[in-house]
Amino acid sequence: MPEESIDHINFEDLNKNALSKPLVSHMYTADPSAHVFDGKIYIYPSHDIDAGEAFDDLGSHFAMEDYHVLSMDSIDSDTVDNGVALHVKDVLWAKQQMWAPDANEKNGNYYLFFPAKDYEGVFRIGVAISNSPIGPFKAQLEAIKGSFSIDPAVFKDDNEDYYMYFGGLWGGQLQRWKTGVFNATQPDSPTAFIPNANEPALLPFVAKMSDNLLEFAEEPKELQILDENGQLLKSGDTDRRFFEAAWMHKRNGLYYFSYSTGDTHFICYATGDNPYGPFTYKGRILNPVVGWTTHHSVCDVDGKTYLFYHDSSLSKGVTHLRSVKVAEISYRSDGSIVTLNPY
Ligand code: FUB
Repeated sequence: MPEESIDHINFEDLNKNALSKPLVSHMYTADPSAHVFDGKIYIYPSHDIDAGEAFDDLGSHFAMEDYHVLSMDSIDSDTVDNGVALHVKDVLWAKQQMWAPDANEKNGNYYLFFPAKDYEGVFRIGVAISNSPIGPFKAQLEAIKGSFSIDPAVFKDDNEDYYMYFGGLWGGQLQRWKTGVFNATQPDSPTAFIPNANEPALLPFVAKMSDNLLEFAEEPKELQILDENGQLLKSGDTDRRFFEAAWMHKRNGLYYFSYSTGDTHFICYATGDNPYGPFTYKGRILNPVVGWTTHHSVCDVDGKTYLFYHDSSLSKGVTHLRSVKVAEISYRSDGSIVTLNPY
């Protein structure tokens, strides 16, 4: 798919009508994973740069090299950039493309989970540790054993079990792992090995984490996303099927798995009664933003629920130069989420 035209967009009007403003404007940031640690808000985003790579459907133009942690004392306060928290040159196993990260806390230590391509061009997921939520983080020497694809999100359940959700299509390589072994053929095709339209869609993965949060405690399992009739969503159901940007949150005992539909640009969600699913598709959280990608997190702050998301409005539509934003979301009495319009 070619890069979508933005010639028709009047950015002045769009920004006037925008639901929210970029949290920082001195650099580009994306894929915000937000958490509250010790009463303060921390956002773990990708740090977008223009590395001069041409746009392609493998996402080569997303050539990020490091991570910065953002923090806020409260939801209305200024957002602070805490500087470089981890650079690719300090990760032995990683060569390039530091994509969407997440973080979590356990026993006073902070863990940054991040995907990057190794020296064989395969996306893996790594962990880096710090005694501070803003880093600097020190990476493990190797990626997590058995990890693959992109967009890790690590959810802490009420009983203190931690689960990693991950996966992403096209440039995220999930379709190359169908047999359990990386398929390196047709390297330039983002859509090779994607199931046919009438076949079940590819699914994200979940794995419980080991006690030290450095390994998978089990073989990753597929996370089923079902339609209203209890059938797996189909690959051709591109308005609803999983593409990337996994996130999990829990409310009133119900598990909400949310994700991006990629080429149709929605943030959707599905609910289930346990961390492994199955999950049933319920609807959209966010309509399409300016820019090809959409990616988010959901975080409770002081009794309200917020969607952290990104768009490319500050860069006037440049796909790989995005800015993180935040907006409140609301639930209906049946637990369903009211869809947000970004403009
Ligand atoms: O930021 C690089 C990639 O773009 C992320 O990993 C995807 O979720 C998409 O936002």
